[in-house]
Order: sequence, then structure tokens, then C-alpha cells
Amino acid sequence: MSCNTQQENKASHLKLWYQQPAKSGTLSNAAIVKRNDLEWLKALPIGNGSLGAMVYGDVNNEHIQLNEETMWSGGPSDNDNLEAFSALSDIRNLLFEGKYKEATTLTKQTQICKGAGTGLGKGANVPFGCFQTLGDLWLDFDSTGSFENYHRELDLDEAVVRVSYSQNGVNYKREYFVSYPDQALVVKLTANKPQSISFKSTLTRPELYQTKSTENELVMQGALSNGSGGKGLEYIARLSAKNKNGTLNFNNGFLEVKKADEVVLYLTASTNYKLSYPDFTGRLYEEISAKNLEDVQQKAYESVLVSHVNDYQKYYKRVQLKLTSSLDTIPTDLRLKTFKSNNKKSDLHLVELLYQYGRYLLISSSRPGTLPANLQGIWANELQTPWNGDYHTDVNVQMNYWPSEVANLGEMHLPLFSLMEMLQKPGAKTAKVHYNANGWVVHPVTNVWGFTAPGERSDWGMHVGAGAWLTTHIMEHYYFTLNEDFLKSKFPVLKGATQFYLDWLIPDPKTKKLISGPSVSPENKFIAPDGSMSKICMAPAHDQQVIWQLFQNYIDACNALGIQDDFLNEVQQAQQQLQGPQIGADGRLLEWNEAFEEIEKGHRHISHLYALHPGFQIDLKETPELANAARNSLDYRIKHGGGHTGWSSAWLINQYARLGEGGLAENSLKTLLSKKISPNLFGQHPPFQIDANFGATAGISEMLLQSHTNEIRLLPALPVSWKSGEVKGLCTKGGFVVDLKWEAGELIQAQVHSKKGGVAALSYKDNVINLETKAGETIQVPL
Ligand code: FUC
Repeated sequence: MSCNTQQENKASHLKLWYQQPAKSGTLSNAAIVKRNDLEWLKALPIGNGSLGAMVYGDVNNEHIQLNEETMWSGGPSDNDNLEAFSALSDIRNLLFEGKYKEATTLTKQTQICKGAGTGLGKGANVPFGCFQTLGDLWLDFDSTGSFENYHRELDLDEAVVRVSYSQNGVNYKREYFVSYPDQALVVKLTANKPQSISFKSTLTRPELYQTKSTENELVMQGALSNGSGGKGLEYIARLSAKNKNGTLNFNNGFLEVKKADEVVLYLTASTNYKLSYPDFTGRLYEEISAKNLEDVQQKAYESVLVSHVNDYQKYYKRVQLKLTSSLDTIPTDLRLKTFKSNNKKSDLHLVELLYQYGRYLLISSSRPGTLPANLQGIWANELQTPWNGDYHTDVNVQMNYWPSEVANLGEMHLPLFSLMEMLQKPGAKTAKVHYNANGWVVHPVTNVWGFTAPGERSDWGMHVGAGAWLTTHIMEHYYFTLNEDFLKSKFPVLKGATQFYLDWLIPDPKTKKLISGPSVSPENKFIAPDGSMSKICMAPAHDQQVIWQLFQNYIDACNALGIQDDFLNEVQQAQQQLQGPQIGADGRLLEWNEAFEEIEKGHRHISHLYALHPGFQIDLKETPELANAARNSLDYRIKHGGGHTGWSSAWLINQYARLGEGGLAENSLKTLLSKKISPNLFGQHPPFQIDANFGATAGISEMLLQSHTNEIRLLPALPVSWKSGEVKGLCTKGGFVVDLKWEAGELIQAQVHSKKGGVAALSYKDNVINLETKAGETIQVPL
């Protein structure tokens, strides 16, 4: 492929681009990092699922902030509360008697976790720990002064950051990427005149590090706090370099390059963390990064780049979304600013960009064999990351994986199941100690050390439905892949969670329906009959819905695996007896078991609408009355200021899409784009929280294609402003891959590729088409 064609091709790539660097601190003031530092939110993220970097692109003092996904302070600890089970029935009776105040007091005394828990989101120095920065790579160039023709971009088609500028008559170029095949960050510096590259470089960290130099590398090493005054995780980062001409010296903790024509930097990192509970692998970890560094340097730069791009594109190129043919002539930050100043007018290029950026971030932060993407994916520049950069399981980590199946990135979903497997042992202990139940449970927060106890605050900490919600992801992956081996391997996790809720549910003394509790409707509170402000209750709608879905998952899994036994019968009966969704006198879906008045009418969580999305117990066509009640609840939330965090507005996109409301889904997308997106398109809670990015990509997919009821709905929520467009490669339940093309708001072409054969039940507007397919077949849908 000639260079020009390469250039032409690159020109058509989807990019985030800017005409100025993100201003970075310099080596001298490296230690002072501000929260939600605006300049960090202009830097560009790259990653391979475990190793991550934020590139500032500064001309004279380049700063690359580094992450490694297992960089967690803290350690394994026992937080289960031995008083819990003995008080459980008392709390339940108090709630049945309407004594919410007493029930809440007793819950606080007996049910919440022992110890410091999450440190109220500040867990860096308690055993819960915190996901922390790996550190910073600094390149201080000899060059000083002004520069021209500055361009900085993140090429989403290749997962490569490029920077170019002219200074003192020399044209400089830089290329940055994090390779999954080679497990290394690679940076190439070139200039169009010889001997033009000279800089001094080192590795630093805000604390707990030492950087040494050996003959041919810089080594930054240290150990984090275990949160109880001792040594915790050990880590190591290694930097090496290759130069063309000029000199290169490692000395006294610095790398010095003088008058080189070209330099390639390689960075690898490893820690002694192992995703098994609890386990440090000891000294071996140092060899992992040493081997990766040695191996990558044996290869030519071009081949490392090509294998990186090929590896990345095998996932990225599966889906294309075209909403506009206009060329992208406006720098991303200016485009965003323009849209923020007037979001009435759609910016379809920005929608395409946000869509694919979500897919890019998932490929870059969650790969087979890594940890799942946390609240910030793998990117954090602090020691005390907001909410510890952990795994919140009361919407956030689930939202991270909503796009994985429909947007054709099923492999990126796998780390979530590894986390569930790691939680089996501690979760079984919590189930037994707290509720004398079999199976396993997790509450609204967990971490890399296997935290499964309720949180330290009774209000949000007692989300007992979290385990069910998390586990529903197993069948979501199966419904889309029909991968029986996967299902067999994860069946014990699914059965364990189902076992727990069978033991946990009790009959409501009045209705005899099976109910969950004491528990909460994540993070919302109500005025209780005793006048108290409460969260603790019996039968929050959310729990009833996630448990219904889990039981349905279990039933479907048994059907798929040909399992028929007494336990299955028990699950089927229990599902029948579950307290189901209820509609209040005002036509809204009840959030609690009674029509309690919410304290915060515009609360960011919409936990009682789980059944509409991501669940499928409520559906526009199959349960129109409940869907209409859900609609009333959504409108009520928004009327009172709902959707006021990035993830919350992203959830609304999905919810309105499930209601076939393209215009309202687009409104929520506009709210997200105009209020909760950073210059580098990172989602904002605020602060930075990546679930908004993933939720938006999932929401846009849901507007174009849905299959939650096994009926494949084509263009179910197409906004009027998306007049013409095309989407290729979206996935559906049943193992189908769908391409759609529309003009003037009308579907004109549809193609279905069948991975597994079987009937594809398609619907477009009121037309239903049942397509008989064979595995491997691709069919043009007769419209
Ligand atoms: C839940 C949400 C918050 C935040 C935190 C990480 O607690 O209610 O808004 O997203 O997770």
C-alpha cells in the first residue's frame, strides 16, 4: 500500500484531534496532581486492557501518565459482620410493622461491614484499598520556545496517538500506542532533519517509588500500602530505548538522549497481583515485564506497530456507524464547545465519534485475561481515585459492559466473569455469615481483593440485589453467542447466585409473595409511614426485578444445557411467587413495595426501571401497561432534574430507546454530550467516570437494534434528525449480526448474518419477518 493511499486511508479514519497540547506539569512539579485536573481531561487515553497511558503531547516537556490495572493499595481483609444473621428476622419484623426508624438503626448496628469498609470512597489507606496511578514518564526536550503547525490526534481506527509540530525549522513527529500482543507502551520520535532529537527522561510517582538506571533501562519499583500499616502490592515499571545516531545513556535514574535522528521508547510494567483470592505471586512478577521488554525490542518498530493495529482492528472494525457524510474539519474540543453552546442542532459526527470512542475504550481497558474495566476503565492519575476507582455493582460496572455484546465486542466481556469467579469464595462466606444462606452474594461495591460484605453505610451498603444483577451478565453473553462451553464453565457461578436468592427470599406475611429484604432501591430514599427518612425496606422493586431476571436466566440456562431437576422446579416456582412490578395510583411504576414518596424526585438512579433496561421483564410490546408506567416514572424523574450525572443520562438513552422513543433518547444523548463530556470525550459524573461512555455506546446501539425479547427490532428508536445512515456489524441474541441502511427515516436495506442458524424473528415498525437461517449464512432481508 503506497504511502499516499495510507495517508488517504488515515484521512478517513475517525479521530479525536486538537491543535494544542494538553498542558502538563514538568518533572520539577511532578508530585502535585490535582483532582479532575482539566489538563488531564485533555490528554489522550491509550491502553491494552491492563497497561494504560494518558498522552499530554506537550512539545518541550512531554508527560505520559501511566497506569497498570492491578495497581491497588490495600489487600484481602475479612469485613463480614458476625452479628448480622442473629438480627435479620428482627429487622424484617420491624419493617413489616412499619417501624422503619428502628429497623434502620438495627441495620446500622448489625448488618453493615466490619472495619473501615470502602473508607467512604477514600480507601487508599485502609484495607479496601484504591486503584492508583502507576506513575509518570517525563521527556524534557532540549528544545524550548515556540512551535507551529501543532497537531495532536487519537486515531480510533488504529488506537494510535500522533503528535506533530514544527520548531526551529524542524518538523517533529511522535507516535504512541500500547500493544496487547507485545504488552508494552511504545513511543516513536522522529524529525525531518538529522540529530534533532535530544531529551532527558525519567519515571516518577507521587509516592512509594524508587527509580534506578541500569546499563540499558530505567527501573521504577516500589510497594503500595496494604491499608493496615504494612507493605501491600509490589510493582515494577521498566523503560528502555533504541536510537538511530546520536547518543543514549542511562545514568543515575535518568535516560539521556543527545542528537538522535530517531528514538523508540519501550515501557513495560508488572505487579505481584494475581486474580485469585487471596494471592500474591511473590518475586516472579519482576520477570514478566523484563521478558516483555526484551522481546519487544527484538522486533522492528514497524512490525510491532502493524501487529498492534491488526490485533486492535480485529475487534474495532467489526462495527461501522455512518450518520453523516460530512468531513470532520473541526478540532474535537471546538466541536464539543460549539455543541455545548447550542445543543439544539444535532452534531451527527460527534455522535459517531462518541459511539466508536466507547468501543475503543472498552477494547483498550478490558481484554481476555485482564481485570474488568473499573470506574475509570484503567486510567487514573491520583493516589486517592474517586470512589477508589473500584467496581460499583449497583449500576456502574454493569453499564461498563452494556455495549460489549450488541456492539460486537463479546471477548471484552470475559474479564467480568473472571471477577465473578474470584468473588465466589468470599461471597459464599458473606452469604453464610450475614444471612446463613448457601450460594454467594456481593453487595454494591467490590474490589480486586474480593470485598463482598455490605458497604459501611446502611443506606447504599445494603443493596442485596447486586449479586443477582452482576450474574445476569453470564446469560447475556450466552444469549448473544450461544457458546455452550462458556455456559457450562460459568454455570456454577449462575447456580450459586440463584441458590443464594432462593435461600434469601421470604414470603410477605400479607401477600405470601416472595420478597427480598432488608435491602434498598440503590441509593434512593423515601418518607416512611413512621415519618422517618428511610432507605431500608422490604421488597424494593429493583431487587424483585433483578431476582426475577436471574431466575429466568437460570431457567434458560437449564433449557440450553438440557438440565431438568428439583432445583430447577424450585426456581420456576419461586419465580412465579415473586412479588412483581406494581403500578401506583399516579400511573408510575412503584419503586418500593408501597407508594412511598421519594425524598429526591430527580434521583440519578432509576433502579426500579431495571426490568425495562437492561432487564426484559417489562417490554413495550409484551407488557404495554407496565412499559407505560415505566415511561411515566422516567418522565417524572426528568421533570425533577433526573439524569444529572453522566451515567444517569446514558442510562436514560437506553431506557427511552427500549420505549421506542428515538427523540427522547436523543435528548438524553444531547444532555450527556453537552453537559457531561470532557475535552477528551471522557464521561463525567463529575469527576471522570467511564460508565457514561459505555452507556452511551450501548444506548446508541439500542436506538438502532434491539433483541432483548428475542424479537430482533430494526431501527426501534430512530431519531428524526438521523435522517439517513448505515450501521454494520451489530449483534443480537441468537447469534445474529445485522447490517442496516436507511434513508429519509425509512429502512431501505437489512442484512442478517447467522452464526448459529435458527429463526431470526425480525420486526420493523409493525411488520414481522421470520427468517429461517443456516449457520454461516448471510441473508438480505426482503423489506
Ligand atoms: C454509585 C452512584 C454514584 C457514583 C458511584 C461510583 O454510588 O450512585 O453516582 O457513580 O456509584
